[in-house]
Amino acid sequence: MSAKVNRVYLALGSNIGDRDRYIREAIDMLNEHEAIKIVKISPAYNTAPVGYIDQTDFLNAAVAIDTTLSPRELLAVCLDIEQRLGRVRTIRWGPRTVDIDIIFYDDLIIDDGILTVPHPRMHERGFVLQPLCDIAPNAVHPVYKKTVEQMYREWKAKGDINSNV
Ligand code: GSY
Repeated sequence: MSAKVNRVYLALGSNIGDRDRYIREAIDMLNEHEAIKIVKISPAYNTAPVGYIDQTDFLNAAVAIDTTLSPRELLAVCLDIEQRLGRVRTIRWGPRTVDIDIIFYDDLIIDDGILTVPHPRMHERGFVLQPLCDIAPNAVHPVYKKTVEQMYREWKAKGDINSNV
């Protein structure tokens, strides 16, 4: 019996060094995994930092993958790629070579103390919603029951001056 294939959306961000190369290498490394297939890649956007704002601009993108990995297994793969690309966790919300967040994993809702899916702040982050809307406008948030396009439109309508794409 073959394992179930799950559709997952990941958000990637980088704001140290050659940001474009880090994003591309992270995607290549995901694709090299035998249990991951890259399905779609968004454009990458230059975005002002949100949260800890005393840091340089980010490059943000999103990818759709099909995977037979469990959420925890996928988290471990993402953390391993972050580490192999030189990420050192110092300041929370601080600069990073590459960050890979699980945004949606099918329509699962997970909050087990290690992993929270959907990502708890994705709906308030333009830098996640804009690239995600490029590749999955009709994906539905399993808690809020809204499409990515709806959430992105609402985020834009709020016009929060503290947020940026
Ligand atoms: O969790 C993502 C890391 N991050 C980002 C980011 O990727 N992009 C922007 N623009 N701001 C951010 N703040 C944090 S933390």
